Amino acid sequence: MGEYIKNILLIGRTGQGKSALSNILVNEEKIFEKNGEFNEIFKESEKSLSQTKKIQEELFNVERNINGKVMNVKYRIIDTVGIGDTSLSLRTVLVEIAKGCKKVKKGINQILFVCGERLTPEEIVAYDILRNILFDKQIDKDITKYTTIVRTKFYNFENDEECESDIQSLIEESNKAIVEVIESCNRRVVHLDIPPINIKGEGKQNQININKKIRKEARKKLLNHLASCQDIYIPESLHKINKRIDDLLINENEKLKKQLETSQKKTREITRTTK
Ligand SMILES: Nc1nc2c(ncn2[C@@H]2O[C@H](COP(=O)(O)OP(=O)(O)OP(=O)(O)O)[C@@H](O)[C@H]2O)c(=O)[nH]1
Ligand SMILES: [Mg+2]
Repeated sequence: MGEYIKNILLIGRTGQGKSALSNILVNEEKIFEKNGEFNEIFKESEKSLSQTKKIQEELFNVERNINGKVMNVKYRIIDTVGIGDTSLSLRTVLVEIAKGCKKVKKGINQILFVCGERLTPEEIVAYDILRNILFDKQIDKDITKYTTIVRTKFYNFENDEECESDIQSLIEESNKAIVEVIESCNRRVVHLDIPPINIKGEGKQNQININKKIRKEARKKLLNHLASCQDIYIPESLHKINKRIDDLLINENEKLKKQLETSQKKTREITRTTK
């Protein structure tokens, strides 16, 4: 039997740190020490331009102490295209994400829904499409049960109280659609800060060293969280999910077109109510 690999799928708005998050996972802990040579396997954007244009996957190992035994846990991280990419339509982005879903047809350990300071209606709509079309939206099969919302750019991520009160305010201040997603993924929200280390210029070394330390702590926190996500989502019927993805990948797929129209209407409504 082949070795089991835990699949992690990343989705989220452009520029919120999906690729940065992928990098802290695939680089070993020692890399984040002072002289470690960081490997930017997933290209991180340096300006406010959307960066990732295609899905990218990498494997990484984590040593974990399970009942006194050191075990090697294998993960696959799948980084996708950002929702709201300025140069791609929502549809193209969805198609790219669907390709990512196809890679995890043997099961998903966790979907990381990466958002920065806020969740936008467009992201929620895209998530809804994944939830409804690509996966089986049934009580026990709802993909939200396997989703973690990751709040990046959260400077107080090491303070539990701050993180908890942020979840509270998210729930109090967000609109209905967002609250529904947060509640249905059981308030699984993880706060992180992954500051850039691809900063160029003289005299930047201090900043880079500080940011490396922060990344190291973020990595620890994220790995701890992943260790607590034991369940694996196995699509009810491989055949069914494959067919849905194929359908989605066919250019003029009526279902997607219709879904997009309804979703866009929904986005407009949400935007109106948030205003
Ligand atoms: N300070 C800080 N910067 C971050 C954080 N997360 C990401 N960044 C920076 O924000 C920029 C964009 O991050 P990326 O990882 O490229 O974002 P992305 O989600 O992959 O974006 P797309 O590929 O366009 O979808 C990079 O310069 C990151 O270093 C964070 O938590 N804190
Ligand atoms: Mg990216």
